[in-house]
Amino acid sequence: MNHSISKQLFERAQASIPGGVNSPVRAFKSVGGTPVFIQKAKGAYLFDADGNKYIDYIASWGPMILGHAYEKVVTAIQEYATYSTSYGAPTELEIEMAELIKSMVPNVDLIRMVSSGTEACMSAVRVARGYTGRNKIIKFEGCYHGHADSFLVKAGSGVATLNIQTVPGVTSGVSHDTLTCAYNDLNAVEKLVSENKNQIAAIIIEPVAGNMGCILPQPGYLEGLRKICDAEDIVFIFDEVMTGFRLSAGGAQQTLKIDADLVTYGKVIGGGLPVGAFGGKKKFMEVVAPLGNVYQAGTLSGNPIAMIAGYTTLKELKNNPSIYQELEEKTIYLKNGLNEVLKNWGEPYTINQLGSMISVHFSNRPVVDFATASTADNERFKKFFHAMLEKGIYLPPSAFESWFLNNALSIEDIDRTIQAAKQSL
Ligand code: HOZ
Repeated sequence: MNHSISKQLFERAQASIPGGVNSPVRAFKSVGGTPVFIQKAKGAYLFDADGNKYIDYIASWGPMILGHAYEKVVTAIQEYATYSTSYGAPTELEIEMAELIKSMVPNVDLIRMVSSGTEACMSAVRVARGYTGRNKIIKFEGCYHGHADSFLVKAGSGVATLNIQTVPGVTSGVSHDTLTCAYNDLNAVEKLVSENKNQIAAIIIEPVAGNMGCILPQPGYLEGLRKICDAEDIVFIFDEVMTGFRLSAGGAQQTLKIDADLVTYGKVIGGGLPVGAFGGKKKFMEVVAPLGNVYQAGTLSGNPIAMIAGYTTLKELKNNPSIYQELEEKTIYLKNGLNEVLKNWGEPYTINQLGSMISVHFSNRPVVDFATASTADNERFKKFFHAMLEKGIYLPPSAFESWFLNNALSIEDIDRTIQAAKQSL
């Protein structure tokens, strides 16, 4: 494949944008080489500036669950753009969006729209602190909840990809209030809670982790966390930025049958536009201003173009619940195909999958937390990534990210992917 235009664009970008990208993982730092610059996308395919075509397994890191440039979403955006792109005043569409979300997900009495998953998680933690009057939170190693200061401790995604141990600019005071332990280790949480009795405001978790590859909660783990939260009056926050409206219409809460107190959303909820949201049970959410004094605001919160893109996407998912089954079947088909290829290859590997989230780790043991994800063979991943890219398969450029399937993918696309994997090892 020729990448000469992408190379020129990357050179040019670096003169004006830190590292040439507006979000670090895109820079291909951990896999090496030059990021491909995308020009357009349609359905399951991306087209880069050199005219190369790729089968997309990132789906904009989750949002494009229906495929790129989905006609109903594009038409809705076009129509709403003619009315104005922002008012800074309430609209009926925001109520419709909130009502639609409430009709799809459990445990959401009140919901506030924001512009990103980072804002959603940051605000949910503020609510938990405001509600409980406590300062500390527990997060899990390798989980990523956006780039707000409190979360940049032992974080996954780009922080793990770039192997950043301590983030300069995050004060020790903030880090001090973020306690961490390994994902899937209930005993470690019990210990932390008993050592910090009556000081923990919230436990925040990705119910299925997607920022250290895809990692599933072990049976009983989330139930155990729920019990601890109930016993200790800790607010249980599900970060469903990745899993929300992706694992099922009701997200991980519905798929895994666990209740959260507060839930955060991003990605799919905006249909590819910058949208996030935090919501939950009334008793927690009524501390949010102007009902209560926990302040949170945003000029572009509930932006009409973002709302109509998200609303149209969610409505499509709600009206066509078979999409989730189709997505899961396609993902299992991919997993089975990759399994066959990797089995014959003879080197160690693990594939984790739930619904339309999947990742391959070149590891000789089960990948259940950040430690096990980190010991996988990253050199092998790099080679695999580049070999796949050259064959027109666009995977996340880091082993610390989940792959996301979109429903525009056909079985032929997946067969091509499996075939490419066979030639890439
Ligand atoms: N943090 C995102 C995935 N976990 C990556 C966002 C991006 O680079 O676009």
